[in-house]
Amino acid sequence: MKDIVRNNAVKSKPRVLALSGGIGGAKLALGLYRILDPWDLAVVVNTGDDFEHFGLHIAPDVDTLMYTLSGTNNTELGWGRAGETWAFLEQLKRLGGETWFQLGDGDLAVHLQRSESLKRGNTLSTVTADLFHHLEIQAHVWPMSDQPVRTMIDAVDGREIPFQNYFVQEKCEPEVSGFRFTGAGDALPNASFMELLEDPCLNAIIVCPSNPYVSVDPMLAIPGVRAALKACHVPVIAVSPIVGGEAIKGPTAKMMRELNIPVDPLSIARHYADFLDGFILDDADAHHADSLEIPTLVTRTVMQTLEDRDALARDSLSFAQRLKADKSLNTTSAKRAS
Ligand code: FO1
Repeated sequence: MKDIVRNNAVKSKPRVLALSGGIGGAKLALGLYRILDPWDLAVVVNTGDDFEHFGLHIAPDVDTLMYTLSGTNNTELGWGRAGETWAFLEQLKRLGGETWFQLGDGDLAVHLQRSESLKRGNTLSTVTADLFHHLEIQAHVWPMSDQPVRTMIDAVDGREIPFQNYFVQEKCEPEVSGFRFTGAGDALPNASFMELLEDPCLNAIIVCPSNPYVSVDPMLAIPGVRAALKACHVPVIAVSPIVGGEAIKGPTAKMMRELNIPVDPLSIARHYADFLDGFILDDADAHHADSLEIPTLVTRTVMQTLEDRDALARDSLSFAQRLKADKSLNTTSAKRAS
């Protein structure tokens, strides 16, 4: 990935903030990373998918973003590293070990390094910054919290299933009745994230096309986050992860059907209604645009190629730019009126 290798730039304050889960979110984050100057992008990542496996701390969404931004991601699987080898997993299988969660050899090094550093007393934010630094990524990437928040799936059969068991082991098959984010109530949001929301350097906030229920909601469940997004001085826009009645990838649409939520972009916009200033939906859903009460942008949101990622990133930023002028005017007149 020659084109995203940059010269060593001086670390600066970010201007654009993205909220991201794993695969879908990382695609748009990569577009933003490629078109922005080094260090202009900050990404807050879901850690509700994190879990302990073989005594190691696995952070799937953080790692998907790390591999994506460093150009080392496995594009076929959507997770893990390109050109991965599987000697550890094969040997584990021979020994009768648990292999439902596939850990590649190089990927394993990341989990070992993270776990070791956490054991030495470092925070997840510090460990993450360190890993991204070693992979020469020039973006601020912050786990949503340094405290454990764990997404639990409430299944119709009465079970409470930890996220990775639901997603990987049970292949998203159990019918869902709801979600819980254990630990969220006691967690603190990442401090840099919260500071940035008040920083005049910030121009835009983009909620990536991630699963609202299990990738973005864990962040919003942390006390103070939702209110801070609502109060923020810059436009908050979201990109719909639903296109033409289906999710591009993952169980979002299946979950919506099971929860009796209409599978369309309107449901997504409504889900974020209290803090959203603008919404981006795909050309295929143009007919929904007039039903929304906030400004919309209809464009191609399906990101198959690198050019698609860049184009959606550009569209998102120019849409936010337009909204920013309006939001500044409204804020100024509201201040004058009070
Ligand atoms: N997803 C799978 O579907 N199967 C796996 O075996 C698997 C292993 C894995 C290992 C490390 C890692 O960082 C991610 C991994 N994922 C795997 C992806 C991950 O569990 C999900 O994509 C996310 O949690 C959903 O965003």
